[in-house]
Amino acid sequence: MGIFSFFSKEKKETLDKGLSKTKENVFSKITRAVAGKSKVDDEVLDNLEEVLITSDVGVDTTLKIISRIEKRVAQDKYVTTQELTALLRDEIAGLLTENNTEDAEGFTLPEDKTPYVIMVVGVNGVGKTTTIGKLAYQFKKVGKNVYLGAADTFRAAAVEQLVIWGERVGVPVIKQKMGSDPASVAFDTLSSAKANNADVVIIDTAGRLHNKINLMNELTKIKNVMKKVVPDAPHEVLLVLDGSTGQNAFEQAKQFTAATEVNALAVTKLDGTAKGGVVIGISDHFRIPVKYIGLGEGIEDLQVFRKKEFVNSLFGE
Ligand SMILES: Nc1nc2c(ncn2[C@@H]2O[C@H](COP(=O)(O)OP(=O)(O)OP(=O)(O)O)[C@@H](O)[C@H]2O)c(=O)[nH]1
Ligand SMILES: [Mg+2]
Repeated sequence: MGIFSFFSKEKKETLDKGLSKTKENVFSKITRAVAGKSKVDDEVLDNLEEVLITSDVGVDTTLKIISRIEKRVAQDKYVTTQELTALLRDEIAGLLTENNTEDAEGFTLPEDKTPYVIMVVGVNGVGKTTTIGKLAYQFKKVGKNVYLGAADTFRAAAVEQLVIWGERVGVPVIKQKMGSDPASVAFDTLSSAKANNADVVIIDTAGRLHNKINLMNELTKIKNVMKKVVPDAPHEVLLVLDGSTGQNAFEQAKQFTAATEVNALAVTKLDGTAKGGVVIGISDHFRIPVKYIGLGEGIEDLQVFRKKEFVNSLFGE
């Protein structure tokens, strides 16, 4: 691990603050679940199951966690309710790290793919454009040459919003007028990026079209056109999910991943919601890694998802 991979105090503060509502929610529920009990028994475990399910962790993942805790309790015989949160933290961290991919070290890009092309997808309002702005900022900060493509041509405001982010971060935004062909915007963006030796290209897409079939067809068309410029593009199809919608985010991930190829996830708006537990369910359920989490509207409020730090922040170290 290099010195820069260190999880800084500022980042930890942003994470803790962002997850504070979820944390309060989970803790108050756990407190109620163990009220009047000194020992973790079947009743406590039943209550705990309910706590996790109502905290948006999802049924399947909750059952896995409970069964792990049952095993621990059977092994250790007497587990006090005071030890319960530490136990939860360990078992959840264990579950997530066991059956999943390695966390990314930071905002890094593979060196053998230039330009590295990221296509950002997701339904409307989940935070695609904001996430693109924050990502562009992070890549720019480490000296990368970043290009943005405004392929959400469905609304005029969408193009403008990306242009504003481009100005804020200081990176070029390739655009056409509203209503123009998104695939053509993607083509232009990749062509410019390639001609200017860009390191990374991030393409914004529309979240809303007349219907779902249209949307999926359009995403496929954008992908195919990209390949004419960069044959193995897009390298990353990043699906953005709004974490504050809890189980809806989970459902969206299911539907989107079934309809189109997605190889990375971002879960946004974890600040200001008590539904952050959904990240645990999403991270456990999908073979696709949660790469980024959104913890606020500010330019610095996007973090690389690190399972251990996330669970530590939620349940305390
Ligand atoms: N609190 C908070 N707000 C966020 C976060 N990410 C995005 N938002 C806000 O969510 C709203 C929608 O974000 P956009 O980036 O416009 O979402 P979008 O997916 O591009 O939306 P469309 O272009 O309409 O499909 C904006 O007000 C953002 O500031 C986050 O992590 N936390
Ligand atoms: Mg947008």
